[in-house]
Amino acid sequence: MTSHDFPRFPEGFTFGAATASYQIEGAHDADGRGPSIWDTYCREPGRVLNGDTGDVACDHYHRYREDVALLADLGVDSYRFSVAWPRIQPTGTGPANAAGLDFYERLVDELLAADIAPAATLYHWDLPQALEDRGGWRVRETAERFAEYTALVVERLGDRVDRWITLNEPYCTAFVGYAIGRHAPGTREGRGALAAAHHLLVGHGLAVRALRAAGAQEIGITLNPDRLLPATDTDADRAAVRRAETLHNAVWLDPLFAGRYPEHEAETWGELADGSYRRDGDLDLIGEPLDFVGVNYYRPTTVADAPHTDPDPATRTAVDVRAAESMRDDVRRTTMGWPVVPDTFTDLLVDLVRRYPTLPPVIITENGSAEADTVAADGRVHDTDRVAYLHDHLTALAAAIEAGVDVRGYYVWSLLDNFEWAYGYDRRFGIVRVDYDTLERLPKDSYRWYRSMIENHRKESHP
Ligand code: IFM
Repeated sequence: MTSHDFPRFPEGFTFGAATASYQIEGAHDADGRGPSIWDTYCREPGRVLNGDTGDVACDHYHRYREDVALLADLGVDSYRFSVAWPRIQPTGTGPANAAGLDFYERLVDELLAADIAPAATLYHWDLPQALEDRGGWRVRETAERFAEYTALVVERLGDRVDRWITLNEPYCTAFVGYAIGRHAPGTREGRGALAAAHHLLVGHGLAVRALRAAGAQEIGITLNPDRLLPATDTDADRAAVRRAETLHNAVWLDPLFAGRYPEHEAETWGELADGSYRRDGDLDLIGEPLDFVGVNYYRPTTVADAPHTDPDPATRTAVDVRAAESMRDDVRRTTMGWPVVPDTFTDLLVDLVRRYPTLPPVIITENGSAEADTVAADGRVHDTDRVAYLHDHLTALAAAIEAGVDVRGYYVWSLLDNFEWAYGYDRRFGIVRVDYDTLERLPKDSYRWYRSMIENHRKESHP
């Protein structure tokens, strides 16, 4: 691939790389950090592939300087990381644990010294276990605690962090965590999942208010909207797509950007959608104006109707819509089994703006691929499939911008190979390889490709 193949982006476009606390930090009991739901989940037999845990991960907690040096060499404008709530409040309530905040302050200062803008996510799935023990996201109290935690973080870092993301992919927290049970806390309860979805949005709204009150500049939420395609052109499959649309997309996008609860929720959830967890005024809270919406995009989902296999209506829908997914078999897949169809990235973004005309500017907060990387005889990782994936998705993103979508930035997922949740260390998303025995970092060909892309963008913006 030559520099002529690099897609073009508008002047001022931000390039970055992303990670998340539990996936890279390790140091699970250092400096007063309390246990999170992922520490608990990883210790339950059979939950995570190979019994992997985040205890050590990439040991970023101790090696953050080396990782910031990699970011500096990569030439990114910004780095997206997440703050681990249990480092700040080991039991999810009460005063801040100063040592936890100190770590993020060291990281932020290191980034600023390298001229890299920090972008902080406040919740990337590591809920303090003590809060889960009191009901987790099923209860409203967790949303209130989240706002208090947010205030503690912004009070310490607000003078140096401009970009704030309240939640990462609340779909995964609510439905993968509480309905499908493949993420912590690993339960299968439809009603609990719906209450969790609502309380996550309430927590988001309260956190936005806390951030604004502290003078934060740029505030957003990261969603993982799905591009959903019917397996066949039958009424049954189109209805399945509608249910999946509600589950994956409308449950978040409608209250955030259209001032309403999802239109088709009764069709999707039946008697579960009774809204008993909603209060007057919640839509105003959830709809607090945002400066951007973060979009994580990896692959489209093909949906087919499937018989409801779970007799319990409380778990049925979220589980069965998932079961109804049938993957396309005419395209390459990554090691996650995810189909690679880059033009669906363009379609998703164009469609989002069409459906939600008041959508704020978009920032792509994650995109990348897990591949079967190996270290070659020359000591390098020639991850050509990942390079092609990034090239093709960035090209699709440039096409969306060309079509009028206001996209301001792109963060590759991920800077480092890391703990891929239920898949443990088996799936590698990094543009830098991590040797989990020695913790050595080795930039892959995709790292060099991304660096050249950024360099080329700068040259073209400032010839
Ligand atoms: O690793 C995850 C990340 O934590 C959230 N978005 C999807 C990534 C790949 O599965």
